[in-house]
Amino acid sequence: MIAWDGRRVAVWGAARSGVAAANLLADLGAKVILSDPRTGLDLAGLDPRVAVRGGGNVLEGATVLVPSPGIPPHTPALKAARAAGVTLVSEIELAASVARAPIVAITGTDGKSTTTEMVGAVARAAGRPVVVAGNIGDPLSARVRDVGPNGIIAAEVSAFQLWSCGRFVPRVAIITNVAEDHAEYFLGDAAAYAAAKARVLADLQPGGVAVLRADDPIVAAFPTPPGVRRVLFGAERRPAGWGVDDGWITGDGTRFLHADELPVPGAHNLYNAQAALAAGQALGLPLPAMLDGLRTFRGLPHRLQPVRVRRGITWYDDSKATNPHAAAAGLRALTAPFTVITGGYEKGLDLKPFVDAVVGRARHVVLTGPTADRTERALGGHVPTSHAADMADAVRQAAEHAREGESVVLSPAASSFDAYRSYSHRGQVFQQAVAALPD
Ligand code: UMA
Repeated sequence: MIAWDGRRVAVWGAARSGVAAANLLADLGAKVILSDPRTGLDLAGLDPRVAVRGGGNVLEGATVLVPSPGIPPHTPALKAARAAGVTLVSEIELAASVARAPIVAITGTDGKSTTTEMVGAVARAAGRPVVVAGNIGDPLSARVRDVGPNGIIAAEVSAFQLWSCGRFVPRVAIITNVAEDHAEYFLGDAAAYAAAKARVLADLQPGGVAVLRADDPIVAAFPTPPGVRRVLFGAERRPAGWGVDDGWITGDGTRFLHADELPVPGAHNLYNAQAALAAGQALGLPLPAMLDGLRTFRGLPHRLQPVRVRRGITWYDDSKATNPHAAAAGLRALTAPFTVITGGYEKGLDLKPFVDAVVGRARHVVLTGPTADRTERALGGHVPTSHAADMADAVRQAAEHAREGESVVLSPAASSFDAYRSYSHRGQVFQQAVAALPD
């Protein structure tokens, strides 16, 4: 790893990730210049040793650059810096280099946040000090030093954080799946997106463990370094590794936990739970404690979160479903028929997974946001649809169509940036609109 003491380091992007990286670098003795195209930056919590520049990204002589994940690889200034020989260090790479506890790094298009929380839950249930951080919320750099060698760090890592890694060494790496997403960020280059995901495996050391989704052909084909154990998980019954047998999660063929014991619904959560168990086992955690951790797992806000039962209709918030694959996984966990509120920021993704989960199962689809017309065309008249002006209107329309004993789900299949600050903001607006419906 780079010797930071006295080194000039540029950090680009003065939001959560950049501020946390800058603070950690300052602690390590680096001379840090944190810059951002924005002006009037709100830098609460920034170490006073960090120099700040607004109005543009600058190097000012730095030969090492920590880019924020929100800065795509094709950004001209970033490309110019690389061409000039500047070394990129990802924020998660920087954080991992000072970790004293083993890191379980979790990535994948879908399910990575839930799996990350499940890894945290099984480790906590096993009595270990735990940090859950990364893409899921707190930057890894801000939390990585909160646990010692007896602890466990569950780090959700995104493709946005992985592509710029020079050397990122987790003890265990989990890949949940690779589906189409983030076409804009990677300029439609699906191979670059998949390569970023595969990057989580590249620096595993001998004795490290790769936990891979067996029934995802892209993931199963990812190479691992020599001496790294590959543990597979997924939908099928398998004699070695983790699988499903008649509703039971199995490990090496033995039944351990029934789907009914897992408080979060859906086949996808059985896979997430398997991955968490595999990671815990790789770290030597006792299985009975881990199973208890899963039995009491509460799930996460905005992931198929039940928010209200009104007039016999259950309302779910799945705002976290920011792409058609994730939306389909949530919809498949629900009993049909249901009414869907969908739509959001247009990322140009293939809607087929969403359409397949809706046609023949949905009573009605309420369309919102920039993806509305394309979604309507993709549904091809096989499901009744209507257009809503905003979330409150969508909720009112859904309430009219749903019948007693059924459910309504916010399942955007798209990002939230058309009208909201984040998927959680979108989910909150939905929940407020549902709460405002008269009893
Ligand atoms: N900026 C530059 N130069 C540019 C462009 C932008 O300096 O050329 C600046 C912006 O003005 C802004 C900053 O860079 O100030 C952007 O930072 P950021 O978008 O990386 O935001 P952070 O608050 O640091 O959040 C990041 C992750 N953001 C993204 O990946 C886009 C958060 O993931 C993560 O939770 C956080 O670090 C802590 O680790 C969010 C996300 O959307 C939730 N992730 C994607 C996803 O889950 O799909 C991958």
